[in-house]
Amino acid sequence: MGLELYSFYPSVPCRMVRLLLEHLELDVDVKTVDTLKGEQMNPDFIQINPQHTIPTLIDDGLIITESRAILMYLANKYAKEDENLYPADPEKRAVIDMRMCFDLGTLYVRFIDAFWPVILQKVLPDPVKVAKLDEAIGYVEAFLKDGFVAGSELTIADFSMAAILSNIKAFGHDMSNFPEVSSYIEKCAGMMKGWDELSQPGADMFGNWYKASLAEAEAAA
Ligand SMILES: N[C@@H](CCC(=O)N[C@@H](CS)C(=O)NCC(=O)O)C(=O)O
Repeated sequence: MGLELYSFYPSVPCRMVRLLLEHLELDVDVKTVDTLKGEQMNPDFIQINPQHTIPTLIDDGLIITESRAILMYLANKYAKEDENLYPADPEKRAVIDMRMCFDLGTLYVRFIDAFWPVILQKVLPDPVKVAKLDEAIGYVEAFLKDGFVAGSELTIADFSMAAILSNIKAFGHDMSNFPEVSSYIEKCAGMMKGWDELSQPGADMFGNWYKASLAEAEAAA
């Protein structure tokens, strides 16, 4: 049995996994779980992942949830040809792990905190939360001094970071203070196979949803 991925195209964590699968040229059976329709609550899916989150990967019976853990597993198991993606060297790996903990625990959280209320409640963005998001994007600007977020080579940390940053950009967020981040998004879009098919449509869908919600909030204000 090959790889199976439960996924939905606008989801940021799903997109980072799909981009890495594509980069590694792995065949995967993608099963759509449309969270907008609540399909993650289907009993069959809950049986597989009681936490009912996507992405969920199954590899030969092994079920793996949590997008960054999936990226680490895929690189550990399948990136033999490209040792730079997730090097075994503890010092190099520590920088990659640091960046992935940052994107999971800080950048992604601040992105959701700043923009989700606009989508869900049709309220204007809270400027304090937007400032916290900008602070986090500013940290990424500094991480990029050697070209990628964990140094001078493409690593799995770039798959998660680029997926989030491209979504922030798709929301129409002002990126003019972050020139390194802006060109990094373009660089990743050019380097990561399948970006235009597997990532950008989801970022655009999510971005258009945000922009329509913002317009609604502005009209009501
Ligand atoms: N920390 C998890 C978060 C995954 C997550 O929250 N995914 C959303 C879609 S973007 C989801 O599955 N939502 C449905 C639910 O939680 O019921 C990861 O990175 O994999």
